[in-house]
Amino acid sequence: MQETWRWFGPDDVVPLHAIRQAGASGVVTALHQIPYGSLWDVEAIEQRMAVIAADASLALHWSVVESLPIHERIKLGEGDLSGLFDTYRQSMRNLAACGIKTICYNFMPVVDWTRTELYHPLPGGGRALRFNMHEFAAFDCFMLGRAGAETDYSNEVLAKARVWFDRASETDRETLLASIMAGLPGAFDRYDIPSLRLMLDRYKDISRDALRENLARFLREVIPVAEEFGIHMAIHPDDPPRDIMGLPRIVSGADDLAFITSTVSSEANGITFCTGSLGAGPQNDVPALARRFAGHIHFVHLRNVAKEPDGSFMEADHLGGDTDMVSVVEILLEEQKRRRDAGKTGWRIPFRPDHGHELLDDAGKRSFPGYSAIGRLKGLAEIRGVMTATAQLRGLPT
Ligand code: DNO
Repeated sequence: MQETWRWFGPDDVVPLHAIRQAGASGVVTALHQIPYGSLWDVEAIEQRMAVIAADASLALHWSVVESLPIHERIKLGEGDLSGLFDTYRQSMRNLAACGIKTICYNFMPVVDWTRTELYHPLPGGGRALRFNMHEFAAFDCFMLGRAGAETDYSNEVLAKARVWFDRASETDRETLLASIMAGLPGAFDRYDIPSLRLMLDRYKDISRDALRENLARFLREVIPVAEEFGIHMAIHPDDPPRDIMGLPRIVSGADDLAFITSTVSSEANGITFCTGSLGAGPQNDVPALARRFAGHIHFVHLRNVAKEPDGSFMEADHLGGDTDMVSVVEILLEEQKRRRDAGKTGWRIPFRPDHGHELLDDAGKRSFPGYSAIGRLKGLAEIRGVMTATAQLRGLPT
């Protein structure tokens, strides 16, 4: 598989040479400075490519876009969308013209990945991302005060949420809001409580089916262009894979992936197989999903989570946690072999170690939450070990 590494651009405190030292060659990045819904022009794309290629000794190249974001109005199906679709398609063409043909995106309404704790202490001194169901409930029910929110949580979770909220200081509440908003990268103003309420209000009439239809419409609008230019679109699953804050989420499990891949049936219409996002859902058997949707996987995020009965979860070591990573890797290597044997060019699937713990000298570096250097380097090294061993034992190409 092609080893890649997410890099947030020149502001990322983890520099390009760290990617080379970690052993990856593909860079996963986005033009985060460009607001959602605006054009990625060739000049801006080339500028970023030049930065990545500036030190030729690193031998890095921009291999995957993560993400080409979808404007909220497309998710809402609000108003005349022709201009937004035109712009999205033009950004795709521009990327293809520059040779970048794998595009990751998501269809999560309002927020992206969501955690309640960005710095949960680990034994021995590292830190990890966590999702505490009671804190999320406290946010939803008592800070946001969303009507009817209580019905989404068990009595036990609500009781714990109440205790948390009553004890929380103003700073605790601000930290919780900031943690929940931390998943939105890029040129985006983080929501505060009033603006979040307004945004949720815009979604009040959007049912699961309506949101699905809006995604289907998006696919019908962009997949033909992807086909024409040899682009692989790769939708990222919801994280966590469940409805949140009353918002429907439609990329959370097997039925959703089946809907997406069948609604516009095309090789260009694929998925980002994120073991961490899918793995946080008790409904998901991650290796079974990998097997079922293998043919649609264009990009892979490998990480692991340990789930708890109340819906909370913790980001675990890449080979720890609930997902059998060895099985997933084996399935992906088999899929690659199938593609190679079928004579496909570009049969190697790009993957990246997703999220890492903050370890050792990562502390105090102010890297993006989940995107520390050493934590990810450890994850990548472990996964590379599994891949090498599996490939050798099973006679599969890496
Ligand atoms: C989290 C990431 C996501 C992902 C987007 C893709 O760390 O995996 O933020 O980039 O959801 O659109």
